Amino acid sequence: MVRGSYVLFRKYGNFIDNLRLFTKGGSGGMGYPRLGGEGGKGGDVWVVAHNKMTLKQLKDKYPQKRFVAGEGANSRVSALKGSKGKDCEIPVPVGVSVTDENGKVIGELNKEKDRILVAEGGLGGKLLTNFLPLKGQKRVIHLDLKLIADIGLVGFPNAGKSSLLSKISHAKPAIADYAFTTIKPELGKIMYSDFKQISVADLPGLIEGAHMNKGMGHKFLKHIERTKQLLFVVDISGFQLSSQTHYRTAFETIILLSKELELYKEELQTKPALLAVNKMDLPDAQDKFHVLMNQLQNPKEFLHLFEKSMIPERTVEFQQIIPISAITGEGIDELKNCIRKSLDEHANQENDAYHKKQLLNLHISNTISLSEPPSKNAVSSPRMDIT
Ligand SMILES: Nc1nc2c(ncn2[C@@H]2O[C@H](COP(=O)(O)OP(=O)(O)OP(=O)(O)O)[C@@H](O)[C@H]2O)c(=O)[nH]1
Ligand SMILES: [Mg+2]
Repeated sequence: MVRGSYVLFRKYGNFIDNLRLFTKGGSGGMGYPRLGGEGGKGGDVWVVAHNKMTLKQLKDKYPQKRFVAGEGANSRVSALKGSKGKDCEIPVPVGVSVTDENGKVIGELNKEKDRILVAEGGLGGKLLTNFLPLKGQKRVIHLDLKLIADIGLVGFPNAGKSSLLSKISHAKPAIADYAFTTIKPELGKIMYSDFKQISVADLPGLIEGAHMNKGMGHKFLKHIERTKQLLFVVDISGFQLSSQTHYRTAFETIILLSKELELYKEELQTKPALLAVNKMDLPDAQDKFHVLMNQLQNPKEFLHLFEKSMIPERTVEFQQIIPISAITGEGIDELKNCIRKSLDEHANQENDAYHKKQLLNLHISNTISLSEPPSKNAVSSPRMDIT
């Protein structure tokens, strides 16, 4: 089924993951030469993270995309020191990274209330400036949103990613029997009985050539960069986009997905990954599942079936493979448990690694302080680095 491009446009128009803005710090206030008065400093422009904000809301609220802070007050007889100009705050969603015109990263906002100074106000007039005020800094900035979620769903179109999300969370993503139903990332939360929550990002389906912008393209692959783990979702009966394109078995879709991730960014392949084999309610699913497991256990034996350019350097190694049906609910509880276990284990490993590093730093700093007594001029003991 082919949908009208206008529908795509209309729906796609609701989601923006990058935005270019003009920002300018306020000018300083005039100094008062005769009385030595100082003008106030111009206000600064800040980017501030808010949980409920979206880039679409920001664009709708400020269509001219200009953010200019207030001017510093002039020095007067009644107030020789002029007050500072009003700061300007740009509300952005959590997960935004801010870069300048040259692509240099100014900073990242990863949690609520994080703030970054993007354009500083000019100094007020004072003796140093001959009592003339300075202009504020002008800066064009780019906001680039990458979703932050614990788990990112990766799969060919139609594999049942959105169906799975709707089964494990309260999210209500669009579900339909044609490719590219999901056209913008969607977040859901798995709630566990002990109130633990795990966030899951449902993404548009990937097809071979996604790294070259085929299908919904790599535009969305960037959203997997910040998820802690990946959950591959494959249709046990395979995938075929149209009668003009190859039919791909479940095994082939897994290899092709690995390759797409590798071509986009190799680090993506090092993320811990789970595999949900979906649509196990379909006839012949069991037989196909046995074939798939055999292929996954000895992937090298089957790689000759692929064109050379399609063979990934390394095949993703799954922590767990879970057969499920997003329709009947088969395997869903087990999948939820596996997701939780996998995240907990990696959090523990990271904790252990952090403590080991701290111990090592402590050891090094002790060794330094024992072997090198502080010099006469030393003002403090060696610093202990705990990062
Ligand atoms: N029989 C069966 N059908 C399923 C199952 N899960 C999903 N489907 C169907 O598969 C089709 C695609 O489901 P979606 O959840 O939209 O797939 P998706 O992976 O999100 O697809 P895109 O958004 O296009 O990438 C729908 O018709 C679903 O009803 C399942 O476990 N069994
Ligand atoms: Mg979908």
